[in-house]
Amino acid sequence: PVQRIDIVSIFPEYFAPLGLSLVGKAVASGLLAVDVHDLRDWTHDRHRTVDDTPYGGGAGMVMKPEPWGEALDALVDPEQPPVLVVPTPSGVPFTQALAHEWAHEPRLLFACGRYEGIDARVMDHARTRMQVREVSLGDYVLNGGEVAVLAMVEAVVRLIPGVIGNPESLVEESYAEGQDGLLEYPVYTKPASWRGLEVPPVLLSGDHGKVDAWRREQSLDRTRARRPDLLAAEGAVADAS
Ligand code: 6GU
Repeated sequence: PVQRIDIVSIFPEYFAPLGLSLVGKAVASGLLAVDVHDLRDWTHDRHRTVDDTPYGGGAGMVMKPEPWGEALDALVDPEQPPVLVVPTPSGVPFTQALAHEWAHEPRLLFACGRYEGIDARVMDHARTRMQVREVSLGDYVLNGGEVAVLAMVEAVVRLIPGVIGNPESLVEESYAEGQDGLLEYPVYTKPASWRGLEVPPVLLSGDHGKVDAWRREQSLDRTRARRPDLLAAEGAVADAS
């Protein structure tokens, strides 16, 4: 499982929330080390410059290769290289399957780009010594990789054995195995009547077979309405109608 996570960013303050909640507890319990580094620590000029204009022209700025090269030299142990994760809207989609894969890796290093991205030679050079994964959270644009890394770290850390008290809560939810790749059904708690709205009576019936059948139907209805792409996908539920 993951033992250490390094994060390099020009905005290390973005990662204060990692001290809270689930990730903070995993770190406090000694299950995991998370270290956040300021990319500008690997600059040498007075202005601590990390970007420059793009070769070939065009809008925006590109992150210079030298600070990234020095950061990776300093943080990567060649005997135990990490998986280098580079968040970018032009990456492959980040999925629960990737979160599971990474939860088994001893070391992860997240490299947060800003501006129009990182000089591509940084990833090309890194690929000669470690696995590099350029990944995207979805089809929209964030200003930098920081928010994406917060999401990915949380998705990975909650899968580390011992981090979540009740591992059963992991198997039932959306995208987990045992759900046939369907979205989760709606959930209810007390009171049974609230603002004139009733909890579906089947959930109060005590008939577990009926409850399971109802939840399955709700999952299918939701998936058809919200994520029809999941039903078309290979490995999705056979009897989707
Ligand atoms: Cl991973 N990074 C950035 N900068 N924007 C994104 C993204 C990642 N995923 C979606 N938009």
